Amino acid sequence: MARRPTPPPERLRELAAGFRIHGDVLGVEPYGSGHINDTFCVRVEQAGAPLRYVLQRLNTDIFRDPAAVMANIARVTEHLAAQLRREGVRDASRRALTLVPARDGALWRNEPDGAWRCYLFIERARTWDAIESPAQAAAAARAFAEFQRRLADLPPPPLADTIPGFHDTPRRFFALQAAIQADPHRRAAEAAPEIEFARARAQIVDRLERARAEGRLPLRVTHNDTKLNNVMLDDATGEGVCVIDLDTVMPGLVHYDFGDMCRTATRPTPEDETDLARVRMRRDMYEALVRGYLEGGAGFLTDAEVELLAFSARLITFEIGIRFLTDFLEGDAYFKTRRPGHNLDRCRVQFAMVRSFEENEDWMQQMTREAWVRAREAHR
Ligand code: ADP
Ligand code: GN1
Ligand code: MG
Repeated sequence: MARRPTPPPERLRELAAGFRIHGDVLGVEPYGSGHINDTFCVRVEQAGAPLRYVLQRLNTDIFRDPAAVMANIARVTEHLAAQLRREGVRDASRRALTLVPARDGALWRNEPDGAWRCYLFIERARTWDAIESPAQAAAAARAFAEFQRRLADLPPPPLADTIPGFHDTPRRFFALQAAIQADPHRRAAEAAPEIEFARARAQIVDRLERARAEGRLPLRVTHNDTKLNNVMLDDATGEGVCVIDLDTVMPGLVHYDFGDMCRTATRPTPEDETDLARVRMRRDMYEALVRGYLEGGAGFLTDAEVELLAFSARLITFEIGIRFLTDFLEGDAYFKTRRPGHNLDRCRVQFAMVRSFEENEDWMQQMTREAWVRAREAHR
Protein backbone atom coordinates (compact mmCIF):
# COMPACT_ATOMS: atom_id res chain seq x y z
CA MET A 1 0.00 0.00 0.00
CA ALA A 2 1.73 3.17 -1.16
CA ARG A 3 0.81 6.27 0.82
CA ARG A 4 -0.83 9.01 -1.20
CA PRO A 5 1.25 12.19 -1.39
CA THR A 6 -0.01 15.30 0.39
CA PRO A 7 -1.76 17.47 -2.19
CA PRO A 8 -0.12 20.87 -2.90
CA PRO A 9 -1.57 23.98 -1.17
CA GLU A 10 -3.65 25.13 -4.18
CA ARG A 11 -5.26 21.72 -4.42
CA LEU A 12 -6.03 21.66 -0.70
CA ARG A 13 -7.77 25.03 -1.02
CA GLU A 14 -9.75 23.71 -3.96
CA LEU A 15 -10.78 20.66 -1.93
CA ALA A 16 -11.84 22.86 0.98
CA ALA A 17 -13.90 24.97 -1.42
CA GLY A 18 -15.83 21.81 -2.33
CA PHE A 19 -17.57 21.93 1.07
CA ARG A 20 -20.13 24.35 2.52
CA ILE A 21 -17.53 26.41 4.31
CA HIS A 22 -18.69 29.97 4.78
CA GLY A 23 -15.91 32.53 4.53
CA ASP A 24 -12.57 33.15 2.87
CA VAL A 25 -10.03 30.35 3.09
CA LEU A 26 -6.73 31.69 4.46
CA GLY A 27 -4.78 28.42 4.48
CA VAL A 28 -4.96 24.64 4.75
CA GLU A 29 -2.27 22.91 6.83
CA PRO A 30 -1.52 19.31 7.94
CA TYR A 31 -2.86 18.67 11.42
CA GLY A 32 -2.82 16.04 14.21
CA SER A 33 -0.95 12.80 14.77
CA GLY A 34 -3.31 9.98 13.72
CA HIS A 35 -1.84 6.83 12.15
CA ILE A 36 -4.46 6.31 9.46
CA ASN A 37 -6.11 9.31 7.79
CA ASP A 38 -4.64 12.57 6.46
CA THR A 39 -5.98 15.46 8.50
CA PHE A 40 -5.79 19.18 7.62
CA CYS A 41 -6.84 22.33 9.41
CA VAL A 42 -8.65 24.85 7.19
CA ARG A 43 -8.26 28.43 8.41
CA VAL A 44 -11.08 30.69 7.33
CA GLU A 45 -12.06 34.29 7.87
CA GLN A 46 -15.80 34.57 8.22
CA ALA A 47 -17.16 38.09 8.03
CA GLY A 48 -14.00 39.28 9.75
CA ALA A 49 -13.77 36.58 12.43
CA PRO A 50 -11.29 33.69 12.40
CA LEU A 51 -12.77 30.21 12.12
CA ARG A 52 -11.35 26.72 11.55
CA TYR A 53 -12.58 23.51 9.93
CA VAL A 54 -11.14 20.02 9.70
CA LEU A 55 -10.61 18.61 6.21
CA GLN A 56 -9.81 14.93 6.14
CA ARG A 57 -8.84 12.33 3.58
CA LEU A 58 -10.14 8.92 4.55
CA ASN A 59 -7.63 6.12 4.07
CA THR A 60 -9.51 4.01 1.52
CA ASP A 61 -6.81 1.31 1.42
CA ILE A 62 -7.97 0.55 4.94
CA PHE A 63 -11.62 1.63 4.75
CA ARG A 64 -12.61 -0.07 1.49
CA ASP A 65 -16.19 1.17 1.49
CA PRO A 66 -16.10 4.94 2.17
CA ALA A 67 -19.83 5.33 1.48
CA ALA A 68 -20.59 2.85 4.28
CA VAL A 69 -18.18 4.63 6.65
CA MET A 70 -19.75 8.00 5.92
CA ALA A 71 -23.31 6.69 6.24
CA ASN A 72 -22.39 5.25 9.67
CA ILE A 73 -20.83 8.56 10.73
CA ALA A 74 -23.83 10.57 9.59
CA ARG A 75 -26.21 8.33 11.56
CA VAL A 76 -24.02 8.38 14.65
CA THR A 77 -23.38 12.13 14.70
CA GLU A 78 -27.05 12.95 14.10
CA HIS A 79 -28.15 10.57 16.84
CA LEU A 80 -25.61 12.04 19.26
CA ALA A 81 -26.70 15.60 18.44
CA ALA A 82 -30.36 14.71 19.02
CA GLN A 83 -29.54 13.01 22.35
CA LEU A 84 -27.49 15.98 23.50
CA ARG A 85 -30.36 18.31 22.66
CA ARG A 86 -32.80 16.05 24.52
CA GLU A 87 -30.53 16.03 27.57
CA GLY A 88 -30.35 19.82 27.39
CA VAL A 89 -26.56 19.69 27.49
CA ARG A 90 -24.78 23.03 27.30
CA ASP A 91 -22.33 23.43 24.43
CA ALA A 92 -23.95 20.63 22.40
CA SER A 93 -22.25 21.55 19.12
CA ARG A 94 -18.84 20.93 20.73
CA ARG A 95 -19.84 17.55 22.14
CA ALA A 96 -20.35 15.61 18.95
CA LEU A 97 -18.66 15.87 15.58
CA THR A 98 -20.65 17.76 12.94
CA LEU A 99 -20.15 16.92 9.29
CA VAL A 100 -20.01 19.87 6.90
CA PRO A 101 -21.73 18.72 3.70
CA ALA A 102 -20.20 19.09 0.27
CA ARG A 103 -21.50 21.90 -1.98
CA ASP A 104 -23.93 19.47 -3.59
CA GLY A 105 -25.22 18.29 -0.20
CA ALA A 106 -23.32 14.96 -0.23
CA LEU A 107 -21.69 13.67 2.96
CA TRP A 108 -18.26 13.42 1.34
CA ARG A 109 -16.47 13.93 -1.95
CA ASN A 110 -15.03 11.16 -4.05
CA GLU A 111 -12.05 12.79 -5.81
CA PRO A 112 -9.19 11.38 -7.92
CA ASP A 113 -6.88 12.07 -4.95
CA GLY A 114 -9.07 10.37 -2.35
CA ALA A 115 -12.27 10.37 -0.33
CA TRP A 116 -12.63 13.74 1.40
CA ARG A 117 -14.86 14.98 4.19
CA CYS A 118 -15.11 18.04 6.36
CA TYR A 119 -16.02 18.62 10.03
CA LEU A 120 -16.59 21.61 12.24
CA PHE A 121 -13.41 22.25 14.22
CA ILE A 122 -13.86 21.61 17.95
CA GLU A 123 -12.33 24.70 19.54
CA ARG A 124 -10.96 25.29 23.06
CA ALA A 125 -10.13 21.59 23.42
CA ARG A 126 -7.29 19.33 22.38
CA THR A 127 -6.14 15.72 22.19
CA TRP A 128 -3.20 14.24 24.10
CA ASP A 129 -0.72 11.67 22.78
CA ALA A 130 0.43 10.76 26.30
CA ILE A 131 -1.59 11.05 29.45
CA GLU A 132 -0.46 13.40 32.21
CA SER A 133 -2.84 12.92 35.13
CA PRO A 134 -5.48 10.58 36.61
CA ALA A 135 -8.02 13.37 36.06
CA GLN A 136 -7.45 13.05 32.31
CA ALA A 137 -7.99 9.28 32.50
CA ALA A 138 -11.31 9.79 34.29
CA ALA A 139 -12.41 12.48 31.83
CA ALA A 140 -11.55 10.42 28.75
CA ALA A 141 -13.22 7.29 30.12
CA ARG A 142 -16.38 9.14 31.09
CA ALA A 143 -16.60 10.65 27.60
CA PHE A 144 -16.29 7.24 25.93
CA ALA A 145 -18.84 5.71 28.35
CA GLU A 146 -21.31 8.50 27.59
CA PHE A 147 -20.68 8.00 23.90
CA GLN A 148 -21.66 4.32 24.28
CA ARG A 149 -24.66 5.24 26.44
CA ARG A 150 -25.99 7.80 23.96
CA LEU A 151 -25.68 5.32 21.10
CA ALA A 152 -27.26 2.41 22.98
CA ASP A 153 -30.67 3.19 21.47
CA LEU A 154 -29.54 3.85 17.91
CA PRO A 155 -32.48 2.63 15.81
CA PRO A 156 -31.93 -0.34 13.45
CA PRO A 157 -30.52 -1.42 11.07
CA PRO A 158 -27.14 -2.20 12.69
CA LEU A 159 -24.23 -0.01 11.62
CA ALA A 160 -22.07 -1.37 8.81
CA ASP A 161 -18.90 -3.26 9.75
CA THR A 162 -16.39 -0.82 8.30
CA ILE A 163 -13.45 -3.19 8.87
CA PRO A 164 -14.69 -6.76 9.24
CA GLY A 165 -13.06 -8.62 12.13
CA PHE A 166 -11.44 -5.42 13.42
CA HIS A 167 -11.23 -6.69 17.02
CA ASP A 168 -11.25 -10.40 16.20
CA THR A 169 -8.11 -11.14 18.22
CA PRO A 170 -7.82 -14.78 17.07
CA ARG A 171 -7.84 -13.56 13.47
CA ARG A 172 -5.18 -10.96 14.28
CA PHE A 173 -3.12 -13.74 15.81
CA PHE A 174 -3.41 -15.90 12.68
CA ALA A 175 -2.33 -12.89 10.60
CA LEU A 176 0.76 -12.55 12.79
CA GLN A 177 1.57 -16.23 12.38
CA ALA A 178 1.26 -15.91 8.60
CA ALA A 179 3.57 -12.87 8.61
CA ILE A 180 6.16 -14.73 10.70
CA GLN A 181 5.96 -17.68 8.33
CA ALA A 182 6.30 -15.59 5.17
CA ASP A 183 8.76 -13.07 6.66
CA PRO A 184 8.76 -11.09 3.38
CA HIS A 185 11.23 -8.43 4.58
CA ARG A 186 13.51 -10.76 6.55
CA ARG A 187 12.72 -8.96 9.77
CA ALA A 188 11.60 -11.87 11.96
CA ALA A 189 15.08 -12.38 13.43
CA GLU A 190 15.16 -8.81 14.67
CA ALA A 191 11.80 -9.32 16.37
CA ALA A 192 12.59 -12.75 17.85
CA PRO A 193 11.88 -11.82 21.50
CA GLU A 194 8.58 -10.15 20.56
CA ILE A 195 7.54 -13.16 18.46
CA GLU A 196 8.33 -15.39 21.41
CA PHE A 197 6.31 -13.12 23.72
CA ALA A 198 3.32 -13.28 21.38
CA ARG A 199 3.47 -17.04 20.90
CA ALA A 200 3.54 -17.62 24.64
CA ARG A 201 0.12 -15.93 24.93
CA ALA A 202 -1.77 -17.86 22.25
CA GLN A 203 -4.16 -19.29 24.82
CA ILE A 204 -5.74 -15.93 25.74
CA VAL A 205 -6.65 -14.69 22.27
CA ASP A 206 -10.16 -16.15 21.98
CA ARG A 207 -11.48 -15.41 25.46
CA LEU A 208 -13.66 -12.40 24.54
CA GLU A 209 -14.78 -13.78 21.18
CA ARG A 210 -15.83 -17.03 22.87
CA ALA A 211 -17.86 -15.17 25.48
CA ARG A 212 -19.56 -13.22 22.69
CA ALA A 213 -20.25 -16.33 20.60
CA GLU A 214 -21.75 -18.08 23.66
CA GLY A 215 -24.08 -15.13 24.25
CA ARG A 216 -22.49 -14.09 27.55
CA LEU A 217 -21.63 -10.61 26.25
CA PRO A 218 -23.96 -8.38 24.20
CA LEU A 219 -23.01 -6.64 20.98
CA ARG A 220 -23.44 -2.89 21.35
CA VAL A 221 -22.55 0.19 19.33
CA THR A 222 -18.91 0.77 20.21
CA HIS A 223 -16.20 3.16 19.05
CA ASN A 224 -13.48 0.54 18.64
CA ASP A 225 -10.55 2.98 18.53
CA THR A 226 -10.69 4.67 21.92
CA LYS A 227 -7.08 5.69 22.22
CA LEU A 228 -6.49 8.78 24.26
CA ASN A 229 -5.92 11.01 21.24
CA ASN A 230 -9.38 10.19 19.90
CA VAL A 231 -11.13 12.22 22.58
CA MET A 232 -10.82 15.97 22.92
CA LEU A 233 -10.38 17.35 26.44
CA ASP A 234 -11.51 20.87 27.29
CA ASP A 235 -8.62 23.36 27.58
CA ALA A 236 -10.12 25.09 30.62
CA THR A 237 -11.79 22.32 32.63
CA GLY A 238 -10.05 19.15 31.36
CA GLU A 239 -13.47 17.59 30.83
CA GLY A 240 -13.91 15.14 27.92
CA VAL A 241 -15.88 17.21 25.43
CA CYS A 242 -15.91 15.32 22.18
CA VAL A 243 -15.18 11.79 20.99
CA ILE A 244 -13.67 11.93 17.50
CA ASP A 245 -12.35 9.52 14.83
CA LEU A 246 -15.63 7.73 14.15
CA ASP A 247 -14.54 5.55 11.20
CA THR A 248 -14.64 2.36 13.24
CA VAL A 249 -17.90 2.98 15.12
CA MET A 250 -19.78 -0.28 14.56
CA PRO A 251 -21.22 -3.23 16.48
CA GLY A 252 -18.76 -4.42 19.11
CA LEU A 253 -18.08 -5.37 22.71
CA VAL A 254 -17.60 -2.67 25.36
CA HIS A 255 -14.34 -4.45 26.12
CA TYR A 256 -12.83 -3.32 22.84
CA ASP A 257 -13.29 0.27 24.00
CA PHE A 258 -12.40 -0.23 27.63
CA GLY A 259 -9.28 -2.24 26.79
CA ASP A 260 -7.98 0.35 24.34
CA MET A 261 -8.58 3.12 26.89
CA CYS A 262 -6.49 1.18 29.41
CA ARG A 263 -3.77 0.70 26.82
CA THR A 264 -3.37 4.42 26.19
CA ALA A 265 -4.74 6.21 29.27
CA THR A 266 -2.91 4.40 32.07
CA ARG A 267 0.56 4.64 30.48
CA PRO A 268 2.38 7.91 31.12
CA THR A 269 4.41 7.75 27.90
CA PRO A 270 3.76 8.05 24.17
CA GLU A 271 2.85 4.90 22.26
CA ASP A 272 6.33 4.71 20.73
CA GLU A 273 8.42 5.39 23.86
CA THR A 274 11.89 3.87 23.52
CA ASP A 275 12.77 3.91 27.23
CA LEU A 276 10.79 0.83 28.20
CA ALA A 277 11.62 1.29 31.87
CA ARG A 278 9.10 4.14 31.84
CA VAL A 279 6.32 2.05 30.34
CA ARG A 280 3.89 0.61 32.90
CA MET A 281 0.31 0.74 34.03
CA ARG A 282 -0.12 3.39 36.69
CA ARG A 283 -2.56 2.26 39.35
CA ASP A 284 -3.79 5.78 40.09
CA MET A 285 -4.66 6.19 36.42
CA TYR A 286 -6.39 2.83 36.15
CA GLU A 287 -8.42 3.63 39.25
CA ALA A 288 -9.50 7.01 37.82
CA LEU A 289 -10.27 5.45 34.44
CA VAL A 290 -12.45 2.73 35.95
CA ARG A 291 -14.30 5.27 38.07
CA GLY A 292 -14.97 7.52 35.07
CA TYR A 293 -16.04 4.63 32.86
CA LEU A 294 -18.31 2.91 35.39
CA GLU A 295 -19.96 6.17 36.48
CA GLY A 296 -20.73 6.90 32.84
CA GLY A 297 -21.76 3.28 32.17
CA ALA A 298 -23.73 2.43 35.32
CA GLY A 299 -27.03 2.75 33.46
CA PHE A 300 -26.39 0.10 30.86
CA LEU A 301 -23.47 -2.22 31.70
CA THR A 302 -24.16 -5.79 32.90
CA ASP A 303 -22.32 -7.67 35.67
CA ALA A 304 -20.98 -10.13 33.09
CA GLU A 305 -19.49 -7.27 31.09
CA VAL A 306 -17.85 -5.68 34.11
CA GLU A 307 -16.36 -9.01 35.15
CA LEU A 308 -14.21 -9.09 31.98
CA LEU A 309 -13.16 -5.42 31.89
CA ALA A 310 -9.84 -5.85 33.71
CA PHE A 311 -8.94 -8.76 31.42
CA SER A 312 -9.77 -6.70 28.33
CA ALA A 313 -6.95 -4.26 29.16
CA ARG A 314 -4.47 -7.08 28.72
CA LEU A 315 -6.14 -8.61 25.67
CA ILE A 316 -6.76 -5.47 23.61
CA THR A 317 -3.28 -4.15 24.37
CA PHE A 318 -1.89 -7.50 23.25
CA GLU A 319 -4.03 -7.37 20.10
CA ILE A 320 -2.72 -3.94 19.12
CA GLY A 321 0.81 -5.03 19.98
CA ILE A 322 0.54 -7.97 17.57
CA ARG A 323 -0.91 -5.67 14.90
CA PHE A 324 2.18 -3.41 15.18
CA LEU A 325 4.41 -6.51 15.08
CA THR A 326 2.59 -7.89 12.02
CA ASP A 327 2.92 -4.55 10.26
CA PHE A 328 6.63 -4.42 11.09
CA LEU A 329 7.10 -7.87 9.55
CA GLU A 330 5.02 -6.92 6.52
CA GLY A 331 7.10 -3.82 5.77
CA ASP A 332 5.09 -1.04 7.52
CA ALA A 333 2.24 -1.01 5.04
CA TYR A 334 -0.62 -0.16 7.44
CA PHE A 335 0.35 2.28 10.20
CA LYS A 336 2.09 5.54 9.32
CA THR A 337 5.71 5.35 10.50
CA ARG A 338 8.30 8.08 10.94
CA ARG A 339 11.49 6.04 11.44
CA PRO A 340 12.87 2.56 10.72
CA GLY A 341 11.73 0.12 13.37
CA HIS A 342 8.91 2.43 14.46
CA ASN A 343 6.29 -0.33 14.48
CA LEU A 344 8.63 -2.62 16.42
CA ASP A 345 9.13 0.13 19.01
CA ARG A 346 5.36 0.50 19.27
CA CYS A 347 4.97 -3.27 19.63
CA ARG A 348 7.51 -3.29 22.48
CA VAL A 349 5.58 -0.59 24.33
CA GLN A 350 2.33 -2.55 24.02
CA PHE A 351 3.99 -5.76 25.20
CA ALA A 352 5.55 -3.94 28.17
CA MET A 353 2.03 -2.80 29.03
CA VAL A 354 0.70 -6.36 28.67
CA ARG A 355 3.33 -7.48 31.17
CA SER A 356 2.35 -4.68 33.52
CA PHE A 357 -1.35 -5.60 33.26
CA GLU A 358 -0.48 -9.25 33.91
CA GLU A 359 1.43 -8.33 37.04
CA ASN A 360 -1.44 -6.18 38.31
CA GLU A 361 -4.45 -8.16 37.15
CA ASP A 362 -5.61 -9.41 40.56
CA TRP A 363 -5.53 -5.88 41.91
CA MET A 364 -7.26 -4.53 38.80
CA GLN A 365 -10.02 -7.13 39.05
CA GLN A 366 -10.64 -6.41 42.73
CA MET A 367 -10.56 -2.65 42.18
CA THR A 368 -13.00 -2.88 39.26
CA ARG A 369 -15.50 -4.98 41.23
CA GLU A 370 -15.44 -2.52 44.13
CA ALA A 371 -15.84 0.47 41.83
CA TRP A 372 -18.81 -1.28 40.15
CA VAL A 373 -20.60 -1.76 43.48
CA ARG A 374 -20.11 1.95 44.23
CA ALA A 375 -21.13 3.12 40.75
CA ARG A 376 -24.34 1.04 40.84
CA GLU A 377 -25.23 2.33 44.31
CA ALA A 378 -24.71 5.92 43.16
CA HIS A 379 -26.82 5.33 40.06
CA ARG A 380 -29.86 3.95 41.95
P1 ADP B 1 -6.81 9.37 12.44
O1 ADP B 1 -7.80 8.33 12.04
O2 ADP B 1 -5.71 9.52 11.46
O3 ADP B 1 -6.33 9.14 13.83
P2 ADP B 1 -8.45 11.55 13.55
O4 ADP B 1 -9.85 11.67 13.08
O5 ADP B 1 -8.23 10.96 14.89
O6 ADP B 1 -7.60 10.77 12.42
O7 ADP B 1 -7.80 13.01 13.49
C1 ADP B 1 -6.44 13.23 13.74
C2 ADP B 1 -6.27 14.37 14.75
O8 ADP B 1 -6.87 15.57 14.26
C3 ADP B 1 -6.96 14.13 16.10
O9 ADP B 1 -6.14 13.41 17.01
C4 ADP B 1 -7.26 15.55 16.58
O10 ADP B 1 -6.15 16.10 17.23
C5 ADP B 1 -7.49 16.32 15.27
N1 ADP B 1 -8.94 16.45 14.97
C6 ADP B 1 -9.71 15.58 14.29
N2 ADP B 1 -10.98 16.01 14.18
C7 ADP B 1 -11.04 17.22 14.80
C8 ADP B 1 -12.08 18.21 15.02
N3 ADP B 1 -13.31 18.04 14.54
N4 ADP B 1 -11.74 19.34 15.68
C9 ADP B 1 -10.48 19.54 16.13
N5 ADP B 1 -9.48 18.65 15.97
C10 ADP B 1 -9.73 17.50 15.31
C1 GN1 C 1 -5.00 3.56 14.61
O1 GN1 C 1 -6.64 6.11 13.55
P1 GN1 C 1 -5.87 6.10 14.82
O2 GN1 C 1 -4.46 6.59 14.69
O3 GN1 C 1 -6.65 6.81 15.90
C2 GN1 C 1 -5.80 2.29 14.39
C3 GN1 C 1 -6.20 1.69 15.74
C4 GN1 C 1 -4.96 1.41 16.56
C5 GN1 C 1 -4.17 2.70 16.70
C6 GN1 C 1 -2.88 2.46 17.40
C7 GN1 C 1 -8.49 2.16 11.78
O4 GN1 C 1 -5.81 4.54 15.26
O5 GN1 C 1 -6.91 0.49 15.56
O6 GN1 C 1 -5.29 0.92 17.82
O7 GN1 C 1 -3.87 3.29 15.41
N1 GN1 C 1 -6.98 2.56 13.59
C8 GN1 C 1 -7.30 1.76 12.56
O8 GN1 C 1 -2.32 3.67 17.77
O9 GN1 C 1 -6.67 0.75 12.28
MG1 MG D 1 -7.32 9.21 15.56
